[in-house]
Amino acid sequence: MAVPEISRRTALGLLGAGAAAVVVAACSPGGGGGADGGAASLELPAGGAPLPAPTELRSAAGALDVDLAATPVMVPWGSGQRYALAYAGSVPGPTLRVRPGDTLRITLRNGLDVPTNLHTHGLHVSPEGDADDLFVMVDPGGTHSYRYEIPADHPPGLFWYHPHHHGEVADQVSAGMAGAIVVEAPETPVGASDRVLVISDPRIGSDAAALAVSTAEKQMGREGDVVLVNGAVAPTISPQAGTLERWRILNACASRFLVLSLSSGRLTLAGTDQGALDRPVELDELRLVPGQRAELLVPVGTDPLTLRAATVARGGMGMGGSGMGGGGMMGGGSSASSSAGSATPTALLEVRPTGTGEAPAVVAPTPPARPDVSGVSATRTVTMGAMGMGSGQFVIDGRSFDAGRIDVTAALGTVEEWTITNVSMMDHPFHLHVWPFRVVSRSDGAPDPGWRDTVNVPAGGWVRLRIPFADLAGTTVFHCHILDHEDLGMMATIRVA
Ligand SMILES: [Cu+2]
Repeated sequence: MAVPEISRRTALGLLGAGAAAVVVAACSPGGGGGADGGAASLELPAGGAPLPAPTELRSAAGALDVDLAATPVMVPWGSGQRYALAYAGSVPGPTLRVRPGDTLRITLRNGLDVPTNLHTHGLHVSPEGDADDLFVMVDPGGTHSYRYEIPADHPPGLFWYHPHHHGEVADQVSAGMAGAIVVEAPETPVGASDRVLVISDPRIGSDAAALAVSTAEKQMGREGDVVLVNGAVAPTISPQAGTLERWRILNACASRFLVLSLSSGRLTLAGTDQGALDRPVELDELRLVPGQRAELLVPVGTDPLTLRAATVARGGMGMGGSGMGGGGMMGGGSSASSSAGSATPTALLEVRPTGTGEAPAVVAPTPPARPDVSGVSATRTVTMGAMGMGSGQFVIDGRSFDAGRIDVTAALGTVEEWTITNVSMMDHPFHLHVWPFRVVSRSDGAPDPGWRDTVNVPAGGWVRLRIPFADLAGTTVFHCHILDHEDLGMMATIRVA
């Protein structure tokens, strides 16, 4: 079965994780530099260390209380340390495990020197009150108490939290502020493991200067120096042979599109952004754009496996010179400043089975009940981007974000069909807060199974969605999930009442 979020060997850029140490110049990432110098060069650690698992915080008696301080930190990096912005001192932040019907309370403490706030990406929770209200701003030194009531019929799956203060989002997320939220199923767990893999691509440096990016890099969408899994370079897991691995994967990169593949040649996709598919699908490759999640089932035999990733071209600004910024990755030679890179994917995660045992059959998770979207009350067209170049193209329906303006009003209790068109020369991943959607057709004709909250809209193409606004009134946003584009104004408001 062909699935659209998949490309066949169209990858361009490459990540060079693994292998021998390579010197990383923090101020010369792919895309032509432009960052201010000053950060010391740091060595890329060798891969192969055990996969780090973020701290897990689990709800009990229907509630989870989390204290989340956002601060600059130095995190381990090989034999040294690198600069990051973190939740609870770790990159990624702690994994929050909750169940449908739970109350999740998060106290956010802003230890940064700029404003921040919190968004629970993909959760179907209220956009108002003290819940997922991204118009909240927490000043430096300030605190905000969030409270999310997770509906009893919420689909199980992988969701995530990250800052969403307009203008600061790409800086903060790319520097490390992201963590997983797992809504667990009431059923017996599928597989012998339940691993959360948070993929990020930070800039590497010894101080805040490492985070600086040029205007051109923002317009292209910044890409970092190296692609990491749970903060580590090409880490290793050692499952028992004969067991089924369940991987929940998040692309938490600010801009980078990933094309995932397994060395065995086949991927079993069991879930998308909003949890389990009706049935798993077999794929050669899986494209995961920023903000998207995927659930993979991996039967483990005695043979080693490698999860690989390639970086994919996202179109360009149409300007000479830098072109596909950030395509090059460090490692694998001197590709740091290259815009092309090789087509060979690079290791993200190594699987080294222990013991003996045949690769087991796949056991699919139970798909949740989904809303009925057969009847459409209203249709709408949303246009992402504009012709031409420069900052003027980071618009939705021709307008730059204004928090004081309501751009779209939808009626509570209805289903709308939206056609998201992209008239620009770059791909833009569309993300709608609060209300998940089903993709019903696409300009490329490919099927797109499952429920999503984030979908790539290719340059010059369109994607058609059905969105049930069945419940949860309030005002929130939809935007491009290339976070620099969002910060540049590619965001609009929606009021559901
Ligand atoms: Cu965009």
